[in-house]
Amino acid sequence: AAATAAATEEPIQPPVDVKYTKLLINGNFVDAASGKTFATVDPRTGDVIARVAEGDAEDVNRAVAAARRAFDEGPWPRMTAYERCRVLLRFADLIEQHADEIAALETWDGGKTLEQTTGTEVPMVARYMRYYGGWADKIHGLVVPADGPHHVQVLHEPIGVAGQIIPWNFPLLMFAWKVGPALACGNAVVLKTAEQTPLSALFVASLLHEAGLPDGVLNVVSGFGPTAGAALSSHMGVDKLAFTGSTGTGKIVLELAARSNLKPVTLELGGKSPFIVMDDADVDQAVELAHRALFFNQGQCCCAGSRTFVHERVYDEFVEKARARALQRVVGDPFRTGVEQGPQIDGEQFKKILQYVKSGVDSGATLVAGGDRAGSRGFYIQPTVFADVEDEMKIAQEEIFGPVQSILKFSTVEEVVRRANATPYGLAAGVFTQRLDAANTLARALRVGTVWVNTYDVFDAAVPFGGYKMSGVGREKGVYSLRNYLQTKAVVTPIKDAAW
Ligand code: TXE
Repeated sequence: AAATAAATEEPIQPPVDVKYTKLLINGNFVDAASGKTFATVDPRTGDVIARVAEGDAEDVNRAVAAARRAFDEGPWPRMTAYERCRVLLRFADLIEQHADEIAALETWDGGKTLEQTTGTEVPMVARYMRYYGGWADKIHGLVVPADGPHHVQVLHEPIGVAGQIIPWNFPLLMFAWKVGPALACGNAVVLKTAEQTPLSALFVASLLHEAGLPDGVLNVVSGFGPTAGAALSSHMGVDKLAFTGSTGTGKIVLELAARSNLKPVTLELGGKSPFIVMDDADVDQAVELAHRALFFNQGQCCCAGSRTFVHERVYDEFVEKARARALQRVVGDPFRTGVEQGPQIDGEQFKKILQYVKSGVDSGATLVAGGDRAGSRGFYIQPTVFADVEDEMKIAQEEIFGPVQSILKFSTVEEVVRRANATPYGLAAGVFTQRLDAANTLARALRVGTVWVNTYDVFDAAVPFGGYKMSGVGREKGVYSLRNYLQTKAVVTPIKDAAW
């Protein structure tokens, strides 16, 4: 009831103006070649925030041409690494100076709570940029000992023009994860933002130019997947592609890359991550962590702990407390202090989530909390909890990407390992136990890219992130992310006097 009341209040006027709605090509904000625009919508109400230039294949051509020039002839790859470092550090400072504006824009366009964007996401973007800025002048090659009288150098060069496609669930963080390493390595970029959330990337891109980024090094094309996204994926002038989004679309972009110029592709895709609560758990703490692991960001996280496996000995107590915690969760206007959950991103996701809820009920899972929309407008959904979920149910197999927790019962470590791994995904897992042996066994046995033990959703800049199996290809963040944006060149020269 509290949730419903909060979501029906008058929406708070966002404390920010929309300054940038055009495409960023070669350092200028320009209209789409077609002149077309599309609406970006306030998920609290469904009202239009602004109309944004709609880039398509022609605009991608213009953006790639600008990036090519910037890479092939421009100063960016040729300036000293320290100068590139300083641009990224100045950018981080500017993000902090404009933090309130950026956070408000991100909350408005994406429905995330202002506490989350202000308290976590915007500071993280600055932190990531400093991390990558720090790498810029520490990227160097090797001299390797070869057989015979040869001097062999291995050079690490920027790969060229990077095409990057990002989703709507973390527009700013995905900007940082992708643009940061690409620029630190000296590349040029064409970024395609998600059609639901075009605003924050345009704003921070303007700050990056203020920080000294030369024109054409970063181009931002707002627009749709099958037009702008596909054109970027299949472009012959793009040397590398990075994508975050659904597994289905990941397969499409990989195929487009292969059919065009075989550009290397990194993919960060969907998940169905297990959160495993062992029998020794402090149930109150486990409930709180499992709750956050699933409900964070309205449940719209690739690594959401969306299969809560609970040991049979603590199961009943866990279900009762998880239910109580979900009923307590404060849903409402994400601009309001104290709100924990805002609206889902759009009408399509909203409908899809409610269909999954129906499917859970129809397949015999026990609905213990929520199950319906919250309020009467916008895309708010009640925090929902299912107990008695079985592995073969659709809600235990497919990515719901919403505030729907599914609780499953298990009895042994061997059993939970087998069941946790029995999915095409392998992005992340949570393990909750005080027993070191159980934690170690699970951490080794789970086929996932990240295991969080007694914590969840820790996203340090230096720690690699990515998926096993159909959750992705390659790793982002940390030193691993640099490899995606570097070419490796061997230079072999004879040595006259081999003795030295
Ligand atoms: O994803 P898409 P959607 C999952 C989540 C969600 C589902 C659908 O389960 O419910 O995906 O969301 C661009 N060529 N995730 O439809 O389509 C698109 O414009 C090139 C998980 O939003 O994958 C956007 O920029 N690009 C995920 C980006 O791909 C194309 C985050 C992601 O959109 C394209 C988001 C095409 N043919 C959704 N079609 C995660 N891993 O975190 C679309 N795009």
